[in-house]
Amino acid sequence: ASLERALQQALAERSLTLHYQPQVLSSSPDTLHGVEALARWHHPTWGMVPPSQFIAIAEEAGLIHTLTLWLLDEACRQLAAWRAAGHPVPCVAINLSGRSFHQPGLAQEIADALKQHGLRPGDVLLEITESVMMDARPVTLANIDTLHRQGFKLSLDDFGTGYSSLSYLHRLPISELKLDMAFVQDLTTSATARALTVSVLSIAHSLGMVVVAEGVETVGQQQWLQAHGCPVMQGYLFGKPLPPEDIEAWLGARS
Ligand code: G
Ligand code: G
Ligand code: MN
Ligand code: NA
Repeated sequence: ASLERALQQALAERSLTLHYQPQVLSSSPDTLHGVEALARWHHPTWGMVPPSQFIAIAEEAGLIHTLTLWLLDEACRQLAAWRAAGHPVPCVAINLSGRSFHQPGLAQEIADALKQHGLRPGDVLLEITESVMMDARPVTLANIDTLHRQGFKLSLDDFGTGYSSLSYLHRLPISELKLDMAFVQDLTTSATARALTVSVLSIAHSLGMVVVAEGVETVGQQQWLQAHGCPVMQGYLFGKPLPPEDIEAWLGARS
């Protein structure tokens, strides 16, 4: 309960921050495909509270919608600021909690946030997990449908784990799959991980979806993914989640 109050205060004070992790083109790892926004909360006495923890608390406390809209606004503001300063950031990926999709106004609120910062739907990628689909209520499906019709792109996060299934690819307007790092990290040691990754790449290719390999840490993983046609990579090999000014430095070091 005290964590809940602290989170409420952090939201009110806007003391949460976003870090951004580079997502790079396999064909040109110095070129950004986009950045993923990842929430960070540095509490004055508790220190860093991991997002897995405070997102879950926000969901239980009914604060997730407020949190999501704040994060969205902040990410849009940052993207517009980067571009105004001449930094070529193509898009920003935002993680959306399944609970946010229970809000009937979500699609409109997302559209409004972008408009406020002079951005277009193609400037953000909305990352969802199977939690969005697990309780596929009409309101969730209506939000997804509205977002799709407005030109927003959906990315299926953590693909290959949990309950993510092929039926979502069939039923939902998904444009991107994020191959879970559990597969990526086993690529060089496990023939099964390689076979599954080849299959995911093939399905995505046939369906016209982009694949982002997550958690790429070694040159061996990078080379394997490159050789097998994975178009986008994300991981410590290219950059950790960084504060906004370090993204500018990242770009500066590569131009
Ligand atoms: O950044 P990494 O350190 O630890 O993130 C841990 C988990 O928290 C990831 O699964 C990530 O998707 C989730 N996460 C990070 N930021 C956000 C956010 O802004 N919203 C939601 N819903 N999840 C987030
Ligand atoms: O949203 P998602 O669940 O995909 O969150 C990405 C998580 O993965 C974040 O916690 C981020 O800090 C973490 N991450 C990103 N790149 C790497 C990596 O190369 N190795 C490891 N171990 N974790 C990573
Ligand atoms: Mn993600
Ligand atoms: Na993931």
